[in-house]
Amino acid sequence: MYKEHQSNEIVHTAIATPNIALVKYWGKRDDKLILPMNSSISMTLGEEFNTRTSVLFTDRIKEDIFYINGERQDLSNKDVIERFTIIDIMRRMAGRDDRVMVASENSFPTAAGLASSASGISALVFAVNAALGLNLNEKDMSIIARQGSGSACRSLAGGFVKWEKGSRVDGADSHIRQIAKADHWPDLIDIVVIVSSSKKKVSSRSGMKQTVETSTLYKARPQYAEHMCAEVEKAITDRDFESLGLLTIRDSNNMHAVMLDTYPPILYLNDVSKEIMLAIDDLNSSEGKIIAAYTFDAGPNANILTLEKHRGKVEKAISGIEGIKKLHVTKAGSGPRLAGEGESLIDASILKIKRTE
Ligand code: 2P0
Repeated sequence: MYKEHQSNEIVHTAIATPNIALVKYWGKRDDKLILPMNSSISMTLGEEFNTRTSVLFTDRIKEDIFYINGERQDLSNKDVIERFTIIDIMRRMAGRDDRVMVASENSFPTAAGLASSASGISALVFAVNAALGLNLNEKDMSIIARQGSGSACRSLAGGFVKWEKGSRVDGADSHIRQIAKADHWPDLIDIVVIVSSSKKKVSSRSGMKQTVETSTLYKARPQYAEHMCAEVEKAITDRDFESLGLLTIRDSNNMHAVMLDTYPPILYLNDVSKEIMLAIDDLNSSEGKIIAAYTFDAGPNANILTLEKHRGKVEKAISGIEGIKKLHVTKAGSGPRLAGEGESLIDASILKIKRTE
């Protein structure tokens, strides 16, 4: 039987969202500390897609317990190991050795190229920071999140975020910096185009390692990406959509080019993705300027950036493409937040997860 519920044990719950990279991270200079070859820039998304994570540190359990989407996880599962890397770092910082119960839920399919690890890990870091009373700022939380999964560090802040690659071997300067808050560019929208929700065949982790090891084209990418970061930051600051759109398209294509140049080649885009690319390029040509920009991560789903006033034209341009399953429209979100007791996923009194629909 469990010991009686300790009154000082409180469940802490955080909600965080994925981010979409405008200048991509693809390649590490240190696999263990997760230090990137180049800096990257992303937009943190709104709460349409989110991860909710509740944590409870307690000495009433003998081993750590982790639930994802209502299912108890094997602690040797890769995604769970990533998450315990983080929990262990934070437990050490707080000088604690009690066990933790974690329950996490995604509002979207995992491993579908929609960065569920980014929202999952950032929600976890945010919740554990509160639960252990560490009082870390977003920069310090990003250094921890990065060690679970690189792109996750960018979801620790809202709006537009740069992950500085840093140069130190211990990674202390490889952290995020917010370029602009979520309300900086209110009419900028992101149309998320779901093409497939099945799990990707090549994980980002092993794919980017193969790229660094085998692609000749990749040798030019780190320096190019650094230049792209400077340009993208300026386009965001100036709210210059034509520049941002062109840079976003070019950087996505550059990353997918080095993926194809990897041996064995890595192909995340499918025929539907390619039709979306061509439809957006046609739309921009017929408008005589860039009004929409596609970008693809490690999967076939598209993110199309545009301005609210062009939404109808963009949706029409892709409406005839067979194989598009769903569209979700989102904007820049304000980053992780703590949620109230009503949104908790754990019942502390009986140490069980709460059932959600
Ligand atoms: C990005 N991606 O910048 C790029 C674009 C996918 C394509 O970051 O090994 O899951 O955990 O650091 O962060 C996906 O890689 O890889 C990614 P790890 P991660 O968003």
